[in-house]
Amino acid sequence: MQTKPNILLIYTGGTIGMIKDFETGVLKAFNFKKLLQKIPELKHLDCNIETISFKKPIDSSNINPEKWIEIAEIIEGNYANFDGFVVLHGSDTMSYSASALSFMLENLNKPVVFTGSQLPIGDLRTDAKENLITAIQIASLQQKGKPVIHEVCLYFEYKLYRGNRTTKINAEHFNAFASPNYLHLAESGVHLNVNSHLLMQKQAGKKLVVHKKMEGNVVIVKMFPGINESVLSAIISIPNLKGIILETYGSGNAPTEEWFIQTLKKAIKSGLHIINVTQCSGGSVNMGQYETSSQLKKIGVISGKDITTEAAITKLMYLLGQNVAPAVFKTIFETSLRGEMQ
Ligand code: ASN
Repeated sequence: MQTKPNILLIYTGGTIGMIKDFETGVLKAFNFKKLLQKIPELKHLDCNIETISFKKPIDSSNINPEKWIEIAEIIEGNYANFDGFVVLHGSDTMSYSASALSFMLENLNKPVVFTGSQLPIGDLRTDAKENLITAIQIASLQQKGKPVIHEVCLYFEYKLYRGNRTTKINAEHFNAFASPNYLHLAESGVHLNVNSHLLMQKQAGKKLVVHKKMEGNVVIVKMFPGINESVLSAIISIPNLKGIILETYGSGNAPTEEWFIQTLKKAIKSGLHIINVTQCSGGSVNMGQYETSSQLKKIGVISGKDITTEAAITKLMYLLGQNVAPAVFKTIFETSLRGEMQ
C-alpha cells in the first residue's frame, strides 16, 4: 500500500496570514495556527501536513539573506522526513526568495513550492485558499512513490512556474506573477495539467547540498537616459562592492559614450563583476547584435541572457558567496545552474 506523502508547510508571513486591525485598517501578520483553523479543507487533502512557522512572521519586504538561510535550514533539517515543502511567503519579494532558494538548494530532489496571496485568508474574496490548497497538491504529486517535481517553484492564480523565472507584475490583480521567458510548469483547471517536459530532471544519486553564504556587497543599476559619469562612478566606487547587475535597454544595449565604457572597463579591471540584464520584461540580452552593446562585450561584461533581475541578483550573491575564481566567474554565470536562463 502506498503511504500518503508528508508535506511540510513553512509559514514565513505575507498577506496570506494577515488580518486587518479594524481600528487602524492596517494589515498585520497573525498567529499561524489560526491560518489552519481558517481552512478546514486542508484535512481532506490526500497527504499528511505538518507546519512550522517563523517565530515572527514578516511582511516579505523585510526578507533578507539571513531569512533565506532560515528557510533553507528548515528544509535541510526536515529533508529526510518530508516528500515536499510549501513555503508561504508574501508576494512582494517572492520571486527574489524563490530565486535565492533555487541557488542555495543544490541537487534538490523534492518539490519546494512558494505561494502566498493578494488578499488575506480571512477575506471573503480571498485567493489564499486556492493558492494554498493547490500548492500542497502540487507538492504531493508522486509517481511510483517519488515526487514528480524536483525544483523550487512558485504557484499563484492557477499556474505553477519555475521560481527563478518569475517576476511580480501586478499589485492589484490575483494574477500577480509572470514568467516571461519560460512556459509555466503546470496549470490548474478542471485537471491539474503538468508540462512534464519542462520540469527539471531528477539529480539521480546526488545528495542535497545547502549553500548558506550569500554576498551582500552587490547592487542593481537601472540605466536611464541621462545617467551621468559622477553617478555611475560613485556607484562603482562603493567600498567592497563585488558585483553589479546592470539593467540595460532592449537586447542589452547601453550608451556608446567614451566615459561610460571607460568607467565600466575600469571597474571590471579592478575585479568587479558586471552582469548585463535587460530592462524588458521578456526577451534576452544579445551583446554584439548592435553597436551599442558590442563594446560591453569587448570589455568583459557578463551576459545575463534571458535571466530575470531577481534571479540575476541572487545568482550573483550566491556565486560570490561560493568564492568562484575570477577566471571562471563569467563562464559559470553564463551557464544555467538551476534552469534560470536559456
Ligand atoms: N506586503 C505583502 C508581502 O509581500 C504582499 C502580499 O503578500 N500580497 O508580504
